[in-house]
Amino acid sequence: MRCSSVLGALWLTFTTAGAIPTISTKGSKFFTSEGNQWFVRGVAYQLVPDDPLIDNDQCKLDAALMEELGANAIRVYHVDPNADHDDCMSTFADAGIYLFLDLDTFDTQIEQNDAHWNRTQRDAFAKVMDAFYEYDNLAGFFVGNEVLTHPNGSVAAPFVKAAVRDMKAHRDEKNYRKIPIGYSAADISTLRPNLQNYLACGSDRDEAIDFFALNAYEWCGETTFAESGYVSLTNEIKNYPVPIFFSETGCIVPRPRTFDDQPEIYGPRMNQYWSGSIVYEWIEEANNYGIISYGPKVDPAATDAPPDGFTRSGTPTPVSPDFPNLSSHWATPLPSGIRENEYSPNLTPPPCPPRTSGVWNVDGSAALPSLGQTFNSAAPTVTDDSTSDAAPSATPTKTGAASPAREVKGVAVGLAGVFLGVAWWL
Ligand SMILES: *[C@@H]1O[C@H](CO)[C@@H](O)[C@H](O)[C@H]1NC(C)=O
Ligand SMILES: *[C@@H]1O[C@H](CO)[C@@H](O)[C@H](O)[C@H]1NC(C)=O
Ligand SMILES: CC(=O)N[C@H]1CO[C@H](CO)[C@@H](O)[C@@H]1O
Repeated sequence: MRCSSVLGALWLTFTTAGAIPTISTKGSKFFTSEGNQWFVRGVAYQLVPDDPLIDNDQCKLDAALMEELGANAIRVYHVDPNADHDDCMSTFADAGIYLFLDLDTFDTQIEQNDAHWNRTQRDAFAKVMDAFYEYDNLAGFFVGNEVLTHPNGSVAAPFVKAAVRDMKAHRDEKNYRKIPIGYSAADISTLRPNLQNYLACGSDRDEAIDFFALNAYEWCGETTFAESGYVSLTNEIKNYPVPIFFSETGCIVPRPRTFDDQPEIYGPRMNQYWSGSIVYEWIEEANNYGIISYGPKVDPAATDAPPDGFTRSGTPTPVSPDFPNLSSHWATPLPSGIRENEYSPNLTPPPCPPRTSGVWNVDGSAALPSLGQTFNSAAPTVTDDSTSDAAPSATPTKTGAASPAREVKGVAVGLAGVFLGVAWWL
Protein backbone atom coordinates (compact mmCIF):
# COMPACT_ATOMS: atom_id res chain seq x y z
CA MET A 1 0.00 0.00 0.00
CA ARG A 2 1.39 3.40 -0.94
CA CYS A 3 0.42 6.74 0.52
CA SER A 4 1.30 9.92 -1.23
CA SER A 5 0.25 12.40 1.38
CA VAL A 6 1.80 12.99 4.76
CA LEU A 7 -1.67 12.91 6.29
CA GLY A 8 -2.30 9.58 4.71
CA ALA A 9 0.98 8.26 6.02
CA LEU A 10 0.17 9.53 9.49
CA TRP A 11 -3.24 7.95 9.34
CA LEU A 12 -1.68 4.67 8.32
CA THR A 13 0.80 4.88 11.14
CA PHE A 14 -1.95 5.41 13.67
CA THR A 15 -4.24 2.74 12.40
CA THR A 16 -1.80 -0.01 11.55
CA ALA A 17 1.21 0.42 13.83
CA GLY A 18 1.61 -2.79 15.79
CA ALA A 19 -1.79 -3.93 14.65
CA ILE A 20 -1.65 -7.02 12.55
CA PRO A 21 -5.07 -8.68 12.48
CA THR A 22 -5.36 -11.87 14.50
CA ILE A 23 -6.34 -15.23 12.99
CA SER A 24 -9.27 -17.41 14.02
CA THR A 25 -11.24 -20.26 12.49
CA LYS A 26 -14.82 -20.59 11.35
CA GLY A 27 -16.00 -23.80 9.71
CA SER A 28 -13.25 -25.05 7.44
CA LYS A 29 -11.54 -21.71 6.96
CA PHE A 30 -9.19 -19.27 8.65
CA PHE A 31 -10.25 -15.63 8.92
CA THR A 32 -8.47 -12.47 9.95
CA SER A 33 -10.00 -10.24 12.60
CA GLU A 34 -10.84 -7.92 9.71
CA GLY A 35 -13.21 -10.59 8.37
CA ASN A 36 -11.16 -11.73 5.38
CA GLN A 37 -10.43 -15.35 4.62
CA TRP A 38 -6.77 -16.12 5.27
CA PHE A 39 -4.58 -18.59 3.38
CA VAL A 40 -1.25 -19.77 4.80
CA ARG A 41 1.74 -19.28 2.49
CA GLY A 42 4.68 -20.07 4.69
CA VAL A 43 8.16 -21.50 5.13
CA ALA A 44 9.52 -23.78 7.83
CA TYR A 45 12.05 -21.80 9.86
CA GLN A 46 14.38 -23.44 12.36
CA LEU A 47 17.92 -22.18 11.90
CA VAL A 48 19.10 -23.53 15.22
CA PRO A 49 17.62 -26.38 17.26
CA ASP A 50 16.58 -24.49 20.36
CA ASP A 51 15.03 -21.25 19.21
CA PRO A 52 15.33 -19.21 16.00
CA LEU A 53 13.27 -16.33 17.42
CA ILE A 54 15.70 -14.66 19.79
CA ASP A 55 18.25 -13.03 17.47
CA ASN A 56 16.50 -9.99 16.05
CA ASP A 57 19.29 -9.03 13.65
CA GLN A 58 18.87 -12.42 12.06
CA CYS A 59 15.07 -12.23 12.14
CA LYS A 60 15.25 -8.89 10.33
CA LEU A 61 17.48 -10.23 7.56
CA ASP A 62 15.25 -13.26 7.04
CA ALA A 63 11.89 -11.48 7.40
CA ALA A 64 12.88 -8.94 4.74
CA LEU A 65 13.67 -11.65 2.20
CA MET A 66 10.57 -13.65 3.15
CA GLU A 67 8.43 -10.60 2.57
CA GLU A 68 10.02 -10.19 -0.86
CA LEU A 69 9.33 -13.88 -1.53
CA GLY A 70 5.65 -13.42 -0.69
CA ALA A 71 5.54 -15.50 2.48
CA ASN A 72 2.94 -14.67 5.12
CA ALA A 73 3.88 -17.29 7.70
CA ILE A 74 6.69 -19.25 9.27
CA ARG A 75 6.57 -22.54 11.09
CA VAL A 76 8.90 -22.98 14.06
CA TYR A 77 9.30 -26.43 15.63
CA HIS A 78 11.04 -25.55 18.87
CA VAL A 79 11.44 -22.50 21.05
CA ASP A 80 12.79 -21.75 24.49
CA PRO A 81 9.85 -20.44 26.53
CA ASN A 82 12.23 -18.62 28.89
CA ALA A 83 13.73 -16.47 26.15
CA ASP A 84 12.52 -13.04 25.04
CA HIS A 85 10.78 -13.19 21.67
CA ASP A 86 9.33 -9.67 21.52
CA ASP A 87 11.74 -8.25 18.96
CA CYS A 88 11.65 -11.13 16.51
CA MET A 89 7.88 -11.41 16.76
CA SER A 90 7.39 -7.74 15.99
CA THR A 91 9.92 -7.94 13.16
CA PHE A 92 7.87 -10.71 11.58
CA ALA A 93 4.60 -8.89 12.31
CA ASP A 94 5.94 -5.79 10.57
CA ALA A 95 6.65 -7.97 7.53
CA GLY A 96 3.08 -9.34 7.62
CA ILE A 97 4.33 -12.75 8.71
CA TYR A 98 2.47 -15.03 11.13
CA LEU A 99 3.83 -17.86 13.24
CA PHE A 100 2.66 -21.46 13.57
CA LEU A 101 4.44 -22.88 16.57
CA ASP A 102 4.90 -26.41 17.86
CA LEU A 103 4.28 -26.54 21.60
CA ASP A 104 6.55 -29.50 22.32
CA THR A 105 10.20 -29.34 23.17
CA PHE A 106 12.74 -32.12 22.62
CA ASP A 107 12.03 -33.65 26.01
CA THR A 108 8.28 -33.31 26.04
CA GLN A 109 6.95 -34.41 22.67
CA ILE A 110 4.37 -37.18 22.60
CA GLU A 111 5.97 -40.40 21.43
CA GLN A 112 4.34 -42.99 19.21
CA ASN A 113 5.83 -45.87 21.16
CA ASP A 114 5.32 -45.75 24.91
CA ALA A 115 2.69 -43.12 24.18
CA HIS A 116 1.59 -41.02 27.13
CA TRP A 117 0.48 -37.54 28.00
CA ASN A 118 1.27 -36.44 31.52
CA ARG A 119 1.50 -33.37 33.74
CA THR A 120 5.16 -32.71 32.96
CA GLN A 121 4.33 -32.51 29.27
CA ARG A 122 1.18 -30.47 29.85
CA ASP A 123 3.02 -27.91 31.98
CA ALA A 124 5.85 -27.60 29.46
CA PHE A 125 3.39 -27.10 26.57
CA ALA A 126 1.48 -24.53 28.64
CA LYS A 127 4.70 -22.64 29.30
CA VAL A 128 5.31 -22.26 25.58
CA MET A 129 1.73 -21.13 25.08
CA ASP A 130 2.05 -18.60 27.90
CA ALA A 131 5.20 -17.20 26.28
CA PHE A 132 3.52 -16.65 22.88
CA TYR A 133 -0.23 -16.10 23.34
CA GLU A 134 0.09 -12.32 23.42
CA TYR A 135 1.54 -11.94 19.95
CA ASP A 136 -1.12 -10.96 17.45
CA ASN A 137 0.84 -12.65 14.66
CA LEU A 138 0.70 -16.01 16.42
CA ALA A 139 -1.54 -17.91 13.99
CA GLY A 140 -1.74 -21.27 15.70
CA PHE A 141 -0.17 -23.93 17.87
CA PHE A 142 0.58 -27.56 17.00
CA VAL A 143 0.38 -30.11 19.82
CA GLY A 144 2.60 -32.43 17.84
CA ASN A 145 4.55 -33.00 14.67
CA GLU A 146 4.42 -36.47 13.11
CA VAL A 147 3.78 -38.29 16.38
CA LEU A 148 2.26 -41.12 14.38
CA THR A 149 4.71 -42.28 11.71
CA HIS A 150 3.97 -45.96 11.42
CA PRO A 151 0.92 -47.75 10.00
CA ASN A 152 0.37 -49.34 13.43
CA GLY A 153 0.88 -46.06 15.28
CA SER A 154 -2.82 -45.33 15.75
CA VAL A 155 -2.70 -46.29 19.43
CA ALA A 156 -0.88 -43.00 20.10
CA ALA A 157 -3.73 -40.91 18.64
CA PRO A 158 -5.79 -40.68 21.88
CA PHE A 159 -2.79 -39.06 23.60
CA VAL A 160 -2.50 -36.46 20.85
CA LYS A 161 -6.19 -35.70 21.23
CA ALA A 162 -5.83 -35.54 25.02
CA ALA A 163 -3.12 -32.90 24.49
CA VAL A 164 -5.50 -30.94 22.26
CA ARG A 165 -8.17 -31.11 24.97
CA ASP A 166 -5.81 -29.92 27.71
CA MET A 167 -4.20 -27.15 25.67
CA LYS A 168 -7.59 -25.79 24.64
CA ALA A 169 -8.63 -25.92 28.29
CA HIS A 170 -5.49 -24.02 29.29
CA ARG A 171 -6.10 -21.38 26.61
CA ASP A 172 -9.70 -20.91 27.72
CA GLU A 173 -8.99 -20.94 31.47
CA LYS A 174 -6.45 -18.17 30.92
CA ASN A 175 -8.89 -16.21 28.77
CA TYR A 176 -6.48 -16.08 25.88
CA ARG A 177 -8.02 -15.35 22.50
CA LYS A 178 -9.22 -18.43 20.63
CA ILE A 179 -5.79 -19.18 19.20
CA PRO A 180 -6.28 -22.15 16.85
CA ILE A 181 -4.79 -25.40 18.19
CA GLY A 182 -4.07 -28.27 15.81
CA TYR A 183 -1.84 -31.13 14.83
CA SER A 184 0.72 -31.66 12.06
CA ALA A 185 0.57 -35.19 10.66
CA ALA A 186 2.97 -37.36 8.73
CA ASP A 187 1.45 -38.49 5.46
CA ILE A 188 0.95 -42.18 6.22
CA SER A 189 -1.53 -43.58 3.71
CA THR A 190 -2.81 -46.32 6.00
CA LEU A 191 -3.66 -43.80 8.73
CA ARG A 192 -5.63 -41.63 6.31
CA PRO A 193 -8.30 -40.44 6.69
CA ASN A 194 -8.83 -42.08 10.10
CA LEU A 195 -6.39 -39.89 12.01
CA GLN A 196 -7.69 -36.60 10.68
CA ASN A 197 -11.28 -37.74 11.27
CA TYR A 198 -10.54 -39.02 14.77
CA LEU A 199 -8.96 -35.75 15.87
CA ALA A 200 -11.95 -33.78 14.56
CA CYS A 201 -14.76 -36.16 15.50
CA GLY A 202 -17.27 -36.16 18.33
CA SER A 203 -19.80 -33.80 19.77
CA ASP A 204 -17.44 -32.37 22.39
CA ARG A 205 -15.76 -29.53 20.53
CA ASP A 206 -13.51 -28.86 23.53
CA GLU A 207 -11.74 -32.11 22.69
CA ALA A 208 -11.51 -31.64 18.93
CA ILE A 209 -8.72 -29.97 16.99
CA ASP A 210 -9.29 -26.45 15.66
CA PHE A 211 -7.35 -27.30 12.50
CA PHE A 212 -5.47 -30.19 10.92
CA ALA A 213 -2.27 -30.05 8.89
CA LEU A 214 -0.44 -32.59 6.77
CA ASN A 215 3.26 -32.89 5.91
CA ALA A 216 2.82 -34.05 2.33
CA TYR A 217 5.58 -34.77 -0.17
CA GLU A 218 3.28 -36.14 -2.83
CA TRP A 219 3.86 -33.64 -5.63
CA CYS A 220 7.22 -34.57 -7.13
CA GLY A 221 8.60 -33.38 -10.44
CA GLU A 222 6.34 -32.96 -13.41
CA THR A 223 2.94 -34.15 -12.31
CA THR A 224 -0.67 -33.09 -12.12
CA PHE A 225 -3.47 -32.65 -9.63
CA ALA A 226 -4.85 -36.06 -10.58
CA GLU A 227 -1.54 -37.94 -10.72
CA SER A 228 0.16 -36.42 -7.71
CA GLY A 229 -2.16 -37.78 -5.07
CA TYR A 230 -3.55 -34.32 -4.32
CA VAL A 231 -6.86 -35.36 -5.85
CA SER A 232 -7.34 -38.16 -3.34
CA LEU A 233 -6.16 -36.00 -0.45
CA THR A 234 -8.76 -33.45 -1.53
CA ASN A 235 -11.53 -36.03 -1.91
CA GLU A 236 -10.91 -37.10 1.69
CA ILE A 237 -11.48 -33.63 3.13
CA LYS A 238 -14.38 -32.16 1.19
CA ASN A 239 -16.64 -32.16 4.24
CA TYR A 240 -13.92 -31.62 6.84
CA PRO A 241 -15.30 -29.36 9.58
CA VAL A 242 -12.12 -27.39 10.43
CA PRO A 243 -9.35 -25.79 8.34
CA ILE A 244 -6.73 -28.07 6.84
CA PHE A 245 -3.46 -27.17 5.12
CA PHE A 246 -0.05 -28.61 4.24
CA SER A 247 2.28 -27.97 7.18
CA GLU A 248 5.20 -29.16 5.04
CA THR A 249 5.48 -29.51 1.28
CA GLY A 250 8.27 -29.30 -1.30
CA CYS A 251 9.45 -32.62 -2.71
CA ILE A 252 13.12 -32.48 -3.85
CA VAL A 253 13.27 -35.54 -6.07
CA PRO A 254 13.58 -35.14 -8.99
CA ARG A 255 15.37 -31.83 -9.43
CA PRO A 256 15.01 -29.12 -10.55
CA ARG A 257 12.58 -28.23 -7.83
CA THR A 258 9.68 -26.40 -9.42
CA PHE A 259 7.11 -26.03 -6.62
CA ASP A 260 4.48 -26.53 -9.31
CA ASP A 261 2.02 -27.67 -6.67
CA GLN A 262 1.71 -24.09 -5.49
CA PRO A 263 -0.65 -22.80 -8.21
CA GLU A 264 -2.78 -25.90 -7.65
CA ILE A 265 -2.98 -25.48 -3.86
CA TYR A 266 -4.14 -21.87 -4.18
CA GLY A 267 -6.17 -22.53 -7.33
CA PRO A 268 -9.92 -23.16 -7.60
CA ARG A 269 -9.81 -26.96 -7.33
CA MET A 270 -8.13 -26.88 -3.93
CA ASN A 271 -8.61 -23.46 -2.37
CA GLN A 272 -12.26 -24.09 -1.60
CA TYR A 273 -11.17 -26.93 0.71
CA TRP A 274 -7.55 -26.23 1.69
CA SER A 275 -6.08 -23.25 3.53
CA GLY A 276 -2.65 -23.19 1.92
CA SER A 277 0.78 -24.59 2.60
CA ILE A 278 4.12 -24.23 4.33
CA VAL A 279 7.20 -25.00 2.25
CA TYR A 280 9.91 -27.06 3.91
CA GLU A 281 12.31 -25.27 4.56
CA TRP A 282 14.13 -21.93 4.77
CA ILE A 283 17.73 -22.87 5.57
CA GLU A 284 19.86 -25.10 3.37
CA GLU A 285 21.35 -27.82 5.56
CA ALA A 286 22.34 -31.47 5.32
CA ASN A 287 18.91 -32.59 4.11
CA ASN A 288 19.04 -30.30 1.03
CA TYR A 289 15.57 -28.84 1.42
CA GLY A 290 16.73 -25.24 1.88
CA ILE A 291 15.64 -22.35 -0.31
CA ILE A 292 18.32 -19.99 1.07
CA SER A 293 21.81 -20.45 2.43
CA TYR A 294 24.06 -18.31 4.59
CA GLY A 295 27.18 -19.16 2.64
CA PRO A 296 28.93 -22.17 1.15
CA LYS A 297 29.23 -25.31 3.21
CA VAL A 298 32.39 -25.36 5.28
CA ASP A 299 34.46 -28.24 6.59
CA PRO A 300 32.74 -29.28 9.84
CA ALA A 301 36.16 -30.21 11.25
CA ALA A 302 37.43 -26.62 10.94
CA THR A 303 37.68 -24.46 14.05
CA ASP A 304 34.36 -22.81 14.97
CA ALA A 305 32.62 -24.55 12.07
CA PRO A 306 28.94 -25.46 12.59
CA PRO A 307 28.60 -29.19 13.40
CA ASP A 308 27.13 -30.02 9.99
CA GLY A 309 29.13 -27.45 8.02
CA PHE A 310 26.07 -25.29 7.25
CA THR A 311 26.34 -21.73 8.51
CA ARG A 312 23.23 -20.84 10.45
CA SER A 313 23.22 -17.05 10.42
CA GLY A 314 24.06 -14.11 8.22
CA THR A 315 22.62 -12.65 5.06
CA PRO A 316 20.31 -15.15 3.37
CA THR A 317 21.25 -15.94 -0.23
CA PRO A 318 18.64 -17.57 -2.46
CA VAL A 319 19.35 -21.15 -3.55
CA SER A 320 18.77 -21.41 -7.31
CA PRO A 321 16.53 -22.45 -8.95
CA ASP A 322 14.49 -23.36 -5.86
CA PHE A 323 14.04 -19.86 -4.50
CA PRO A 324 13.35 -18.11 -7.84
CA ASN A 325 10.95 -20.88 -8.84
CA LEU A 326 8.99 -20.54 -5.62
CA SER A 327 9.15 -16.80 -5.87
CA SER A 328 7.65 -16.82 -9.35
CA HIS A 329 4.66 -18.83 -8.09
CA TRP A 330 4.24 -16.64 -5.03
CA ALA A 331 4.19 -13.50 -7.14
CA THR A 332 0.57 -14.50 -7.79
CA PRO A 333 -1.74 -12.88 -5.26
CA LEU A 334 -3.43 -15.21 -2.82
CA PRO A 335 -7.07 -16.03 -3.54
CA SER A 336 -9.45 -13.57 -1.91
CA GLY A 337 -11.71 -16.37 -0.70
CA ILE A 338 -14.92 -15.49 1.07
CA ARG A 339 -15.75 -12.80 3.64
CA GLU A 340 -16.43 -14.22 7.08
CA ASN A 341 -19.86 -12.61 7.33
CA GLU A 342 -20.88 -14.23 4.04
CA TYR A 343 -19.75 -17.68 5.14
CA SER A 344 -22.35 -19.88 6.83
CA PRO A 345 -20.83 -23.35 6.89
CA ASN A 346 -23.06 -26.34 7.28
CA LEU A 347 -20.42 -28.85 8.31
CA THR A 348 -20.77 -31.54 10.91
CA PRO A 349 -17.90 -33.40 12.58
CA PRO A 350 -17.05 -36.71 10.88
CA PRO A 351 -18.09 -39.89 12.69
CA CYS A 352 -15.35 -41.21 14.95
CA PRO A 353 -13.72 -43.98 12.90
CA PRO A 354 -14.53 -47.45 14.24
CA ARG A 355 -11.70 -49.75 15.21
CA THR A 356 -10.64 -51.68 12.14
CA SER A 357 -8.51 -54.71 12.70
CA GLY A 358 -4.89 -54.10 11.83
CA VAL A 359 -5.48 -50.58 10.53
CA TRP A 360 -7.08 -48.29 13.07
CA ASN A 361 -6.65 -49.68 16.54
CA VAL A 362 -8.60 -47.02 18.43
CA ASP A 363 -12.18 -47.10 19.62
CA GLY A 364 -13.37 -43.64 18.68
CA SER A 365 -16.28 -43.77 21.10
CA ALA A 366 -14.01 -44.43 24.12
CA ALA A 367 -13.18 -41.62 26.53
CA LEU A 368 -9.85 -39.92 25.98
CA PRO A 369 -7.05 -40.85 28.37
CA SER A 370 -6.97 -38.60 31.39
CA LEU A 371 -3.86 -36.63 32.19
CA GLY A 372 -1.15 -39.07 33.28
CA GLN A 373 -2.99 -42.18 32.15
CA THR A 374 -0.48 -44.44 30.46
CA PHE A 375 -0.67 -46.53 27.37
CA ASN A 376 -1.34 -49.74 29.26
CA SER A 377 -3.95 -48.31 31.54
CA ALA A 378 -5.76 -46.63 28.68
CA ALA A 379 -7.47 -49.98 28.25
CA PRO A 380 -10.32 -48.82 26.03
CA THR A 381 -7.87 -47.79 23.33
CA VAL A 382 -6.09 -51.10 22.91
CA THR A 383 -7.44 -54.43 21.79
CA ASP A 384 -5.16 -56.72 23.73
CA ASP A 385 -1.78 -56.88 25.36
CA SER A 386 0.01 -57.78 22.15
CA THR A 387 -0.55 -54.26 20.91
CA SER A 388 0.79 -52.66 24.04
CA ASP A 389 4.34 -53.98 24.10
CA ALA A 390 5.47 -50.71 22.61
CA ALA A 391 9.21 -51.03 22.68
CA PRO A 392 10.25 -47.40 23.11
CA SER A 393 11.80 -46.00 19.97
CA ALA A 394 15.10 -44.20 20.16
CA THR A 395 14.04 -40.87 21.54
CA PRO A 396 14.95 -38.15 19.07
CA THR A 397 17.57 -36.13 20.81
CA LYS A 398 18.97 -32.73 20.33
CA THR A 399 22.29 -33.19 18.57
CA GLY A 400 24.30 -30.07 18.13
CA ALA A 401 22.89 -27.93 15.40
CA ALA A 402 21.46 -30.80 13.37
CA SER A 403 18.09 -30.25 11.80
CA PRO A 404 15.31 -30.32 14.36
CA ALA A 405 13.08 -31.94 11.80
CA ARG A 406 13.82 -35.23 10.13
CA GLU A 407 16.85 -34.93 7.95
CA VAL A 408 15.43 -37.30 5.40
CA LYS A 409 11.96 -36.24 4.51
CA GLY A 410 9.08 -38.40 3.52
CA VAL A 411 9.53 -39.70 0.02
CA ALA A 412 6.37 -40.29 -1.93
CA VAL A 413 6.82 -43.33 -4.07
CA GLY A 414 4.46 -43.75 -6.98
CA LEU A 415 3.64 -47.43 -7.10
CA ALA A 416 0.93 -48.63 -9.45
CA GLY A 417 -0.98 -45.45 -8.72
CA VAL A 418 -0.74 -45.94 -4.95
CA PHE A 419 1.25 -43.46 -2.94
CA LEU A 420 3.10 -44.61 0.11
CA GLY A 421 4.30 -41.90 2.42
CA VAL A 422 7.43 -43.05 4.21
CA ALA A 423 8.98 -41.05 6.99
CA TRP A 424 11.99 -41.73 9.13
CA TRP A 425 13.22 -40.37 12.42
CA LEU A 426 16.93 -40.06 12.14
C1 LIG B 1 6.00 -37.72 32.17
O1 LIG B 1 6.72 -38.52 31.24
C2 LIG B 1 8.11 -38.20 31.16
C3 LIG B 1 8.72 -39.07 30.11
O2 LIG B 1 8.23 -38.68 28.86
C4 LIG B 1 8.78 -38.40 32.49
O3 LIG B 1 10.14 -37.97 32.39
C5 LIG B 1 8.08 -37.56 33.54
O4 LIG B 1 8.63 -37.82 34.80
C6 LIG B 1 6.59 -37.89 33.56
N1 LIG B 1 5.92 -36.99 34.49
C7 LIG B 1 5.07 -37.41 35.40
C8 LIG B 1 4.42 -36.36 36.24
O5 LIG B 1 4.81 -38.59 35.54
C1 LIG C 1 4.56 -51.18 15.22
O1 LIG C 1 5.40 -51.88 14.31
C2 LIG C 1 6.77 -51.70 14.57
C3 LIG C 1 7.56 -52.35 13.46
O2 LIG C 1 6.91 -53.47 12.94
C4 LIG C 1 7.10 -52.27 15.95
O3 LIG C 1 8.47 -52.09 16.22
C5 LIG C 1 6.27 -51.56 16.99
O4 LIG C 1 6.48 -52.14 18.26
C6 LIG C 1 4.79 -51.67 16.65
N1 LIG C 1 4.05 -50.84 17.59
C7 LIG C 1 2.92 -51.23 18.18
C8 LIG C 1 2.30 -50.26 19.11
O5 LIG C 1 2.41 -52.31 17.97
C1 LIG D 1 8.04 -22.08 -12.44
C2 LIG D 1 9.48 -21.91 -12.74
O1 LIG D 1 10.01 -20.83 -12.58
N1 LIG D 1 10.12 -22.96 -13.20
C3 LIG D 1 11.55 -22.96 -13.48
C4 LIG D 1 12.29 -23.66 -12.37
O2 LIG D 1 13.63 -23.81 -12.67
C5 LIG D 1 13.92 -24.52 -13.84
C6 LIG D 1 15.44 -24.66 -13.96
O3 LIG D 1 16.06 -23.41 -13.92
C7 LIG D 1 13.31 -23.79 -15.03
O4 LIG D 1 13.54 -24.53 -16.21
C8 LIG D 1 11.81 -23.64 -14.80
O5 LIG D 1 11.23 -22.90 -15.83
